Amino acid sequence: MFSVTSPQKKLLYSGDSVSFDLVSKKKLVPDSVVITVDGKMFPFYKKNHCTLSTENISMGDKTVTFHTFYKGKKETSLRSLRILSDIVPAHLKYEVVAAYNHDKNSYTQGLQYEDGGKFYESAGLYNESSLRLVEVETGKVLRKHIVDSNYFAEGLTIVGDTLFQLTWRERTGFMYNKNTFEEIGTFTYETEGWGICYDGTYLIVSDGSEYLYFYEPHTMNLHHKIAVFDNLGAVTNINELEFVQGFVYANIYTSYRVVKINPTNGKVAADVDFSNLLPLQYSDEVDVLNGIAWNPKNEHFYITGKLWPRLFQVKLFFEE
Ligand SMILES: [Ca+2]
Repeated sequence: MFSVTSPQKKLLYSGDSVSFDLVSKKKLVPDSVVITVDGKMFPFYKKNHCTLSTENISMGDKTVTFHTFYKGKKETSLRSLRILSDIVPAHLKYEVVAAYNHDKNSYTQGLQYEDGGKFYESAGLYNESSLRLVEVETGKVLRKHIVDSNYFAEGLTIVGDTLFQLTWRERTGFMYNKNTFEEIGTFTYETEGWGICYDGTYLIVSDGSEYLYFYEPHTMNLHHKIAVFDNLGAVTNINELEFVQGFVYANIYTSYRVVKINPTNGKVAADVDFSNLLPLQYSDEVDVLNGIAWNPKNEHFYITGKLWPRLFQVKLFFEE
């Protein structure tokens, strides 16, 4: 009875409205049309024209289902849309405040600052994974726990006195007493484990895709997930994470890009290009940038990489 003419453009930006026309050869008017997207319902009545706002629809590739009702009969048809972020990320600049030695044998996967000039660091690779307490100014390893050789350690964060350490493909995480490194438990999850941070309510986990997964720390139940987008598309390869003043900062695997993500909607608010951070003399010996930590006292970040011999304290600022 009715055919849905495609919207003029399939690519939309979050907040845009999109119009659909329901064309009938017999010039019929539907009794009602219910559009569903992501399980949300948008009803329209007695019209051949529907305008849908994307304001409350998450970003990404969306299937729009039309349920058209006319005199007791129902038709269903589908259309697809792609919704990107309406925000063009602000490009932040950085200034190197200090540079420190970093263990060039550490395949850094997680980095978290601890009061008193220390880091907790998670180092990866099979047979080489460890949990470390490191002195910032010297790079000296003050305490080290060797992870079972069958596990490839990944991201690391702190909840209270407990350290949470992910593993890559083992779908198992470890919990430690942060003061003694005594293993106090394990947990499981459904994806690969890459980065992790804690926002005060949820453990936020990345798995190398564009998704961030929000887990309840006491049960490790998945509460929800969000897709991260900028104005150009999905931001994939999300790796090490840091929660800072309401935003999730993430470094992007195999790049020098760090993005600042609004965790309520997945939009990238800003980004930083650290291409020139590591001096050229080291570039032959190292793997990718990975490791981002925040010092709340001086509001500086610490950035390093896998097998990097240096670690940098940086201050971010808006480009003039
Ligand atoms: Ca971190």
